[in-house]
Amino acid sequence: MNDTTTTPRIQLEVKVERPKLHKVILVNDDFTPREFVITVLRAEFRLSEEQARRVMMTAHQRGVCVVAVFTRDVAEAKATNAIDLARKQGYPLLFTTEPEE
Ligand code: TYC
Repeated sequence: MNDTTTTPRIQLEVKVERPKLHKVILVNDDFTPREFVITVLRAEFRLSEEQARRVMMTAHQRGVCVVAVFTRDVAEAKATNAIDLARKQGYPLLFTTEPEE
């Protein structure tokens, strides 16, 4: 190589995107007992008694409450498990998931 030779350099840019988080939302209904909602929130989402009661009361009063956020697969699995627990007891309790903005 002489003085005028240029060596091309390729710069690789690696873009890593954080996976979008998804909210699990508790939906109010008129039939599921309050204590059962708390039991499900504690069992499936590992909320403390106090957190679970607060989330349940917020859904009860406002119609919905965000329980927690997870990656999409985890949010959907937890919502499905929580609904299954309720259906086994014959309750219409509902959880939905939606992506965070
Ligand atoms: N509204 C129910 C009742 O009065 C309790 C309840 C709270 C049910 C929150 C669902 O997401 C819910 N028994």
